[in-house]
Amino acid sequence: MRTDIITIFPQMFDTPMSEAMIGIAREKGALDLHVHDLRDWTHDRHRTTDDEPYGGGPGMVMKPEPLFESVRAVSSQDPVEPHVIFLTPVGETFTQGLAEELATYDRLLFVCGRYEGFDERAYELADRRLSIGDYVLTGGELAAMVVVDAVARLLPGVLGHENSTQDESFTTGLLEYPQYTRPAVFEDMNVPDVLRSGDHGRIAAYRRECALRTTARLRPDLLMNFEVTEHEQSIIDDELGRSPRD
Ligand code: 6GU
Repeated sequence: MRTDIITIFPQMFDTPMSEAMIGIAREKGALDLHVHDLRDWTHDRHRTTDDEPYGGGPGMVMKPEPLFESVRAVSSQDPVEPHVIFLTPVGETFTQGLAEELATYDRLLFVCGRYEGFDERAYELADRRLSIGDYVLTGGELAAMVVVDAVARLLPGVLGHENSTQDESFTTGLLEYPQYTRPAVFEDMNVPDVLRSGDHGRIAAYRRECALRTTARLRPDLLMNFEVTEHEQSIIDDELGRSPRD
């Protein structure tokens, strides 16, 4: 997958997008990442990318001209049309489901916002606007890295085990069950016996119960649209200290 990023802080991407799994994805050629400096498409001495808002108010607004010029120029660097994503807190919330959808595109182009936001007309360039959650960051750069990270690890050949994303949190709809490794006893804390029993049926049932309990306690909202059996509902009720139904 080719991925382009347009930002006024290209250096912010240097280390996070070169280390660990993303670095390996790039070395393998699974991720072809290009970071572009928005100021390359300004024409004044100060390389200005922002201006005061019409109607007044605090902060600065990203000017439309460099955004239009850069998105058009970067798009035409490759014959594949990119899916264009603007990063802004005024966007749809990014989820694992969206990461899976974005991983199916051949090319993504991220535009990072700074200041108080984009001139509204720049959204003409956007296929979608994404936020990474209900809090405000100083800019879209960290958000773009979060999205690239979540998408890149889903690309074929990036993860060691092809199915290592299958059981994980949000893919199943539940938070993930707890994991343990050696030693079996550490500072009086034991690994649950069932995990050392070799009984794969009991292990799967134990993990499912843990996932249901953790999700009920920490993220009850995830259970709203989640189908459970009668037995599983009784586990959830028990975890939440409710008396069993009828
Ligand atoms: Cl994409 N940008 C900014 N500035 N803040 C955010 C965000 C994006 N997503 C969550 N908060």
